[in-house]
Amino acid sequence: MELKLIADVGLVGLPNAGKSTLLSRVSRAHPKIADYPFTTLNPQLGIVELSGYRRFVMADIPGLIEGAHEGAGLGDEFLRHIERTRVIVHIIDVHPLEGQPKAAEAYRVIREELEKYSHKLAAKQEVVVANKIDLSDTLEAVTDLSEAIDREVLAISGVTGQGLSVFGEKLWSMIEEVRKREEAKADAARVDDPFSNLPPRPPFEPVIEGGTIIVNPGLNDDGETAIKDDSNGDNQ
Ligand SMILES: Nc1nc2c(ncn2[C@@H]2O[C@H](COP(=O)(O)OP(=O)(O)O)[C@@H](O)[C@H]2O)c(=O)[nH]1
Ligand SMILES: [Mg+2]
Repeated sequence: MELKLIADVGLVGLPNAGKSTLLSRVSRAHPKIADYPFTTLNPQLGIVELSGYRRFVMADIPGLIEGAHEGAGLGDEFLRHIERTRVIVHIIDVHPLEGQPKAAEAYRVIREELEKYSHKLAAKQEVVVANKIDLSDTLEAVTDLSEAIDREVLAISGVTGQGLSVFGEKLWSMIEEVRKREEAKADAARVDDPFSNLPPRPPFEPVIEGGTIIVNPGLNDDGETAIKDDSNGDNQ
């Protein structure tokens, strides 16, 4: 089943980065959480509520791994879901277990997947988030990641909740920015259409009047008055 306009925010990251944990922390969604990959098989949605009745929809997009654009793992199907989100949150475990990719490497693997899959996807607004900062007394791993990828990185812990209010506000302002851009684009499209201010045309409804079929009782496509087709009127 296709999921339409999935969410304002899509969480991407390698398996185990902490996507499901984060979603369950900031919303009432209850995705499966475990310390092995592929615990979540379907995109999970949650509503995030901020102060002042501000809310947005966050989706956990699971299973994005190396080779996903070619259909490896579960990624291919899920990449399509990310296409419909306004903002991408790229979540990275800055204290990966032995044998798992280091933070900067994890970032590159996912970025490469996004880029190979579609330029449109790769061009989306992205927030880079360093997760699991509770596992160290210092933010050294976060600084290292930020320097290695030359990007601003938000530090959070989905377990303790550190950094989550800054994270929420950041997402809100980015979503608002994208929404405004979408509205401006829709407005521009309306201005370009010279007929945009005309009332909607009546639905096409052939009317039969004494053997004459009035094909369209409104305007025809050239803006002229109704065409009368009386080819059936020969029996009158
Ligand atoms: N210490 C710590 N562990 C975390 C944090 N977030 C997730 N985990 C653990 O990392 C593992 C993978 O988390 P999960 O949310 O399932 O990752 P996902 O595969 O990206 O959805 C689980 O064992 C979580 O308990 C965090 O902020 N701090
Ligand atoms: Mg998960």
